[in-house]
Amino acid sequence: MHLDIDSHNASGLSKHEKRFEFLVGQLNDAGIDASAVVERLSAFQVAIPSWALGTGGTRFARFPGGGEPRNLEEKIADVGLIHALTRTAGAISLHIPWDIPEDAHAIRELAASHDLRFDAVNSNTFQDQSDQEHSYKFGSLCHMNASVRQQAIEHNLAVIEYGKDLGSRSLTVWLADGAGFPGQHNFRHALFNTRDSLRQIYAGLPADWRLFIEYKPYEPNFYATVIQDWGTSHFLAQSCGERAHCLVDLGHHLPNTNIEQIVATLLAVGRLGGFHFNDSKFGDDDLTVGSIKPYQLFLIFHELVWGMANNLADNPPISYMIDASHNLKDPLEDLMQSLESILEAYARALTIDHVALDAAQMDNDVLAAEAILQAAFRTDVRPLLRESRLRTGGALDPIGVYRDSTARKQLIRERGDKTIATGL
Ligand code: PSV
Ligand code: MN
Repeated sequence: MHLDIDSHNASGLSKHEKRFEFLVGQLNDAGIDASAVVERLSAFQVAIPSWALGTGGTRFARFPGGGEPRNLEEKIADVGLIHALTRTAGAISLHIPWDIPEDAHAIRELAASHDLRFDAVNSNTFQDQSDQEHSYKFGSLCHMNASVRQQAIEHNLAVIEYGKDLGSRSLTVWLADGAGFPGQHNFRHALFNTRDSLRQIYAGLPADWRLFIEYKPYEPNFYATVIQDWGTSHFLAQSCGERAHCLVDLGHHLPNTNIEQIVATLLAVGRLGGFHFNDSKFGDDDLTVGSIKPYQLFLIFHELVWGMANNLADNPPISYMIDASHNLKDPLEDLMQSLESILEAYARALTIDHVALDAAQMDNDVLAAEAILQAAFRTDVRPLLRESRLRTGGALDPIGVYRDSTARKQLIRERGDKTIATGL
């Protein structure tokens, strides 16, 4: 696909330069090196899940937009397109069995040709596959029946094998396991079965791999979820070993949960493994990142930036991924909008004056401390993002280039109007 990045950038350059220069001066006055921030932004990469490239849907309907990728190769091409425009989406995360790489070598080469690597592989024991012996209707790793647990363990081990061939270095486990109604299962048995199953999966992890344990308070079970919160995820990670970590999906919290505090705590104890970005109004709404609570996202990044810089417990690098669903917008545009919000929150967090913040905290000057955060939040940091893209060969305005190149039309012409990508 031809994307006219260069001519687009040339036409927007002088406007960008003026805005960037102004911001550099503003940050300079505050003692912040804009160039260093731009470098950090350029190094920041967010994985795109293979299941988020098509139109999502609700329980009620799905309205496909056309030109959706029909196979893994086309999904890689879509992520490659996003990466070419943004230079921020340098990784792809696969969900097995939605996306089984038939020829791992070829798939790996194709991804590399787009400058993409494979991030965490994800197992799926929340749906039954036509060829499986036991059903997961009443759970998988938590199941009361050892044969069901064994089948789910073996699936996870098989997912690791796929990941190994692709150069992946982590496995993410999210379980739908839980109880729909009081009395359905014994909490302790369900928890300990899950722990023992995870230990067996962990035992099959290559030495340079990590296990990410994702939590979620409810859905699809509405009475109880076995791994309901970060505390449970942390207990399980600790039960497995050093290379097991908690995964924070922003949509997997009850309303008003202080997610930034969870992030701070997990970083302090060295157990923050990965992030699934999205936004929500009510529950696990899987909306575009930053569309509803941009201030919360900024506060999360503040904890990430500070926590990583003051890495007490030697927390390993964090895996970042977007886990959103696109019901109304073009999935590729939606993903680029999410990337912009993520980078914006990160850039703002990088402009916080930590010396002044420390002093205000030591003085118990509540107003000053809060004002320091708000000053960073209120700064329009978008010129930093544009500069980062310019320096790394991306587009000043990724969505503008995408639209002007009539990329979606080209995809529809190539793939058809009625294609449906695998996923939920
Ligand atoms: C579950 O809601 C989740 O967030 C998990 O990460 C799954 O793997 C993903 O969504 C895909 O549906
Ligand atoms: Mn998730």
